[in-house]
Amino acid sequence: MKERILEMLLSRKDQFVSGEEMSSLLGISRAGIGKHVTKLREEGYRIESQTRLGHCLHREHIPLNSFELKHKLPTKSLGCEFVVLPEVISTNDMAKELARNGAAAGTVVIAKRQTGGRGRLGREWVSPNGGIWMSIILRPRISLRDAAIYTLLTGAAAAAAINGVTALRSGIKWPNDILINGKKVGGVLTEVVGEWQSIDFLVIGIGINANLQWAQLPVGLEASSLEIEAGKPVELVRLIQTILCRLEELEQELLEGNREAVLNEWRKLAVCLNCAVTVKEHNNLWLGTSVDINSDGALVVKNAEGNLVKVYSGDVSLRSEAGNLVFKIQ
Ligand code: BT5
Repeated sequence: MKERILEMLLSRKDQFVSGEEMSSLLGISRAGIGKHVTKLREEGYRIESQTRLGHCLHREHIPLNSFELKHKLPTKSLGCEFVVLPEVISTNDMAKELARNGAAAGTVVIAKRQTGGRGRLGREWVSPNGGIWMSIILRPRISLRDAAIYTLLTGAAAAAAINGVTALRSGIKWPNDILINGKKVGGVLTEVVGEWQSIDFLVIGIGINANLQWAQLPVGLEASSLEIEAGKPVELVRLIQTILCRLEELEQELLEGNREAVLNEWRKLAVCLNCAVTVKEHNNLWLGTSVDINSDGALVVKNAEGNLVKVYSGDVSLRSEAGNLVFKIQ
């Protein structure tokens, strides 16, 4: 019933709908309508109520909930199910648990904050209120080797969505950092469960410092948020929906065998190609120049001897011409 009331108010947003009309169309008493309206207000909706006019929904703030996320979402499978929670340890852990218990491909887990958000290699991911912390379950029929490209695909989808929804220009630093003006505003954590030849499922975690203030960001790092960079908050529901649409389109390209289209989209958004870089693989640190990514998603770096080396995992920092680090996370 609450959702039907919401739909009615949404169809006439910024206009008053009388309690009487709602009551006769929905078949419940005006007092009943009033109770649901109060509940909607508690959930973050701004509904103005006037005795003679009725109720009017104002849309300057759209709450982050499954109803809003599903509303007019044009994807085919991504977002078939949303699990939205006030707090979890890690949305990736929760999504893995749901996937093990049979959750459908396209299920999305979103938390308003994470108490144990993770980056790669078990690093901490700071995830207070105001950010986008979400994990998507996918079940593509691919081998483990083919799964790596999903990190690049997701980074490209997230950066393109940020650029589409805001006036900001974000870019990607291999493999999974989303940067704006050289500062990290987001990252991707892909986890795979299955066997070498055929994976069981993928969980793609996306973290975006959307509406975070300076005081909420990790100290001592080149980090920022969309709100800080844009000077105004971003609409979370719209950004999430746009990421899901772009992700679905890119995954479709990939599954249809058009891998090069995905790689080209990533290349367009990359801010780390043809740059002087420092590569850190385990305990090995070396300097080179990034050249391209290959079809597996590895970064191709020309080393000091002029040889092309494929980097499959590790951290890459961009260096200035003088050799000092211009951007470094970790
Ligand atoms: C990442 O790892 O960048 C992947 C982050 C993925 C987070 C999402 S949120 C939803 C889902 N659930 C999870 O538990 N995780 C995923 P990595 O490249 O390893 O970067 C981690 C490093 O980034 C840390 O060691 C810090 O240096 C830095 N860092 C931590 N929190 C940050 C933040 N909020 N913004 C910018 N940098 C941060």
